[in-house]
Amino acid sequence: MHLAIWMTLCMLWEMNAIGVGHEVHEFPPNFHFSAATAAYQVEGAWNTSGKGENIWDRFIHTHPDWILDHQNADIAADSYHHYQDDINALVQLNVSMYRFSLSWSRILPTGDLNVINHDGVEYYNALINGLLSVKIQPMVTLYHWDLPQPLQDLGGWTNPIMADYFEQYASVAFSLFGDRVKWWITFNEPSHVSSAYADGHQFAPAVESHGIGDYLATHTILQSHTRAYELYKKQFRRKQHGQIGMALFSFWYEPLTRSPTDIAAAERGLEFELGWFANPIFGSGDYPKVMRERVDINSKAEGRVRSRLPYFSRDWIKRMKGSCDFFGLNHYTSTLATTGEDGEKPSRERDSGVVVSEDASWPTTNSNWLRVVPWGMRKMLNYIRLKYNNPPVFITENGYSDEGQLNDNGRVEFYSGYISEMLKAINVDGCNVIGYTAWSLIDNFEWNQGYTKKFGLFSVDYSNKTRPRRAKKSANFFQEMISNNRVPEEIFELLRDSVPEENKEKHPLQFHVPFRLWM
Ligand code: GBH
Repeated sequence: MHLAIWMTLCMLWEMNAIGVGHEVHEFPPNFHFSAATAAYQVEGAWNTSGKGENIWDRFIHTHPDWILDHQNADIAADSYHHYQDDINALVQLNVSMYRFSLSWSRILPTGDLNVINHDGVEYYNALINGLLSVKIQPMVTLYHWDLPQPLQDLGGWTNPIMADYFEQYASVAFSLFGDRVKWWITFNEPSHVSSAYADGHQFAPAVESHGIGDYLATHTILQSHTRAYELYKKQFRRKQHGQIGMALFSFWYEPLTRSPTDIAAAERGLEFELGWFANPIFGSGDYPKVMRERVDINSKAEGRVRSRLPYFSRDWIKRMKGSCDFFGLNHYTSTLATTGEDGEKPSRERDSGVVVSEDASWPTTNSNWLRVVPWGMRKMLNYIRLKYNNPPVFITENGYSDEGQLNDNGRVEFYSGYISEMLKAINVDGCNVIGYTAWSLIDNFEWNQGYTKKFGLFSVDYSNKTRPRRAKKSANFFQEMISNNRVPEEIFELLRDSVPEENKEKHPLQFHVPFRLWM
């Protein structure tokens, strides 16, 4: 009781202190609302109109059994032919932005500049112009996991030469589309791009080199990103006035107990996932200290002559630091962390010394990695604020998975909860969040889960040749929320503790004071 009064005072004081001119359940002025897709997951047309083969085409055609329902994305939602239906859906949603990705091999079929595929370029021109004609800003991801196969044949992201290819691809994209595209994402979830050089069979290119290939891939990706960023700054920004970011995925890591070792485990979990990229770009310019220490020690103990975690030169550290105009965040869910040894030998997982688990009371979804933990969003945003000096954050993905029903009450509840927590982070805690993106605009091909997991605000009828889109209940919820510029008061309960009473004993670490993450 006393605590509640004290919290209210704190919040009111803070609201004044940060000077919000609006109510806590309202969005700040000029806030961007967006919905997202990715080329491979929606476009289809995998080998028509001059498109080249990419690593997902290859992966799926050689290992159909590695996809849960043995399906592929050769046609998918056929957005290549039905992009106008996607635009109509966006209009219906009332969003001001659409995040989609370019298929590298649709524009450059060999991955290199020797062939530029006219039809591919025209497809993206039509999509971009269609969006602008209804006042929707494009946010374009350059790389959402679909490397041209000829570049994988050279070793893919473990080969440092990829930084040359990526910079050239980026320069083509900036020159062709940058007059109209003002928001760029270089890489989507680079941690998962790199994991595909560790795990061996989950994701293309399915290279098995845990604890080695993934660290090498990240090293190249960070340099590729920085080179694209520098190129834009030098050659395009003055004329095009755009912004460049990266979309980083992270779980929120909640310590299993209040013990110092569990708190340290949670911090390491965040460093080994988010910090792996965020520290070079938004922090010191280099990999997190704890990563450097642990991987170096392990590598030595394994009898290696070099660390499995590569080193950056002083020059590179300087160049990477600050190489993003905004912090793209893909956040879905949380996990519990404790100290221990887990995973392959060697692997990033084992190097981290973190063992993760789920709280059985967290509501499940149709994806086993994704539980509904709205308060994790608020902690995640506050962690970024505190750790990286409150950068502008654009939430580039957040979403919920079910079987695809139109009456998707679970999704509406998910979004209500997560968006409410985001608003608390903004309006109460002072986090600098500038935009929010729902994953996904439409039901699509969920990678190795095939079509068994649906994330869309709109469903797609995959039995119909024209793939008609249909609004779900969650689409209407979004439309209304955006028109009113607020989360409905009845679902936004400012002082309600979002952790259920029975969990408090077990997880006493939820927010009482928002900006103290673990105490
Ligand atoms: C994002 O990935 C992607 O950007 C998007 O393409 C995708 O459709 C969407 O979210 C929904 O999944 O090793 O426990 O993490 C989310 C990251 C990567 C989460 C693979 C699940 C496998 C299980 N996903 N991960 S785990």
